[in-house]
Amino acid sequence: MTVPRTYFHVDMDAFFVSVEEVYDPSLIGKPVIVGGQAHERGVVSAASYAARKFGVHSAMPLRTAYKLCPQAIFVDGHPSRYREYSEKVYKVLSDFSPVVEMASVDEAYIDITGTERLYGPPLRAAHLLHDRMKAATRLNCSIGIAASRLVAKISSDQAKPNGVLWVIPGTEAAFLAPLDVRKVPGVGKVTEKNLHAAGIRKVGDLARLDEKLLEQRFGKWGLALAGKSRGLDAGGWFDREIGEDVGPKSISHEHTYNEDTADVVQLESTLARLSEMVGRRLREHGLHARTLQLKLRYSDFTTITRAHSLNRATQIDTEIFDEIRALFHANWRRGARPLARRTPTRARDRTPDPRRSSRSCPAAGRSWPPPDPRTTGR
Ligand code: DCP
Ligand code: MG
Repeated sequence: MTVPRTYFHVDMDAFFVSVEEVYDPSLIGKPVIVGGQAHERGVVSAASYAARKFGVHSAMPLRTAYKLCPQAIFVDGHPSRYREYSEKVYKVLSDFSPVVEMASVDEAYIDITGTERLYGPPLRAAHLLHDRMKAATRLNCSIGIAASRLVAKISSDQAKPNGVLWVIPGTEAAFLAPLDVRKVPGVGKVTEKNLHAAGIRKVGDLARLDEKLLEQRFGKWGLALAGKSRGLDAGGWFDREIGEDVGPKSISHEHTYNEDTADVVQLESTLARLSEMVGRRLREHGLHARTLQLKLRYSDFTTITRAHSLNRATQIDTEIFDEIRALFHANWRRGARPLARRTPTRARDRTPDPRRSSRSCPAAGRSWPPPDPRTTGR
């Protein structure tokens, strides 16, 4: 019999905004939008809770955010600050439990099974961690506690802002039933639309359906969805244990121009710089990539992604750049004007560096998110 487990999902509140508030406390409590200036191209990375009241949210164009909330304070993003604070968050968590997995820059799962003697019951443990996080980082977080990571993640979201929520084992179905299907990790806009079209709006509607039906309609993913609707760790990342297969799946960098450009020299030099950044990240992680991908966005927002797999994995900037440049020339719409406003490069299918095989992933125990294109603007 497997031992019942207790997981925390810890997610920092309005992360980028909160970090900016540490540097400039005058921002506290105000509508703040991180990601760029109001008139710039690009999107909102993070919005303070005060700005969210006006409908502003992450991934929204900055100009739309300005229309909704002209009084907001617009702040440029500082990726190095967020990385620094992400490290601090990781430190607090790893001092608390040996089983920690960062799932993105500001969220992590930790397994606290068997820590009762040290920290007391789960709720007490979570409050202790909550206090430690605040003391060490000056940042607020929210913590979900549950017997599965999936329910822990959903409950940390329900606990926001600055809260702790424990879904006591056995009460998962009642907790999940009234929530919108969109609350289930992995259900994005498209799946939500498909589910709505089938009359499924709440997680409870999903849980009532026959698994077979979901499988027929949505394939393997449908089966995972059925499991998720019952609060089980199912599908994709949730199929494995915390800490398994650590390390990034892909590494990418991107750039959005403030002005459209069709200047090949400028575009190529951006690609060269992005290729170097990707190469550097691969080397930092001791990884090699086999598949290289170019993403190109035009001024009319049409976006193409083109990938090519090498015979041999690489971490060398010039090899990455040669491949990316070839993909670029083979695919860009030369006549389109104005052109190319974004030229991200991405490396995936990473493999450990054979020279570092003794520690194939230098960040063992953590899984880095694909380098957040969000931090570089979209
Ligand atoms: N982020 C981004 N672009 C997005 C979503 C997020 O750049 N589309 C960045 C900014 C966020 C950080 O990632 O601060 C963490 O994302 P979250 O989804 O956890 O959002 P927040 O931490 O900002 O707010 P919340 O309190 O809802 O967690
Ligand atoms: Mg967050």
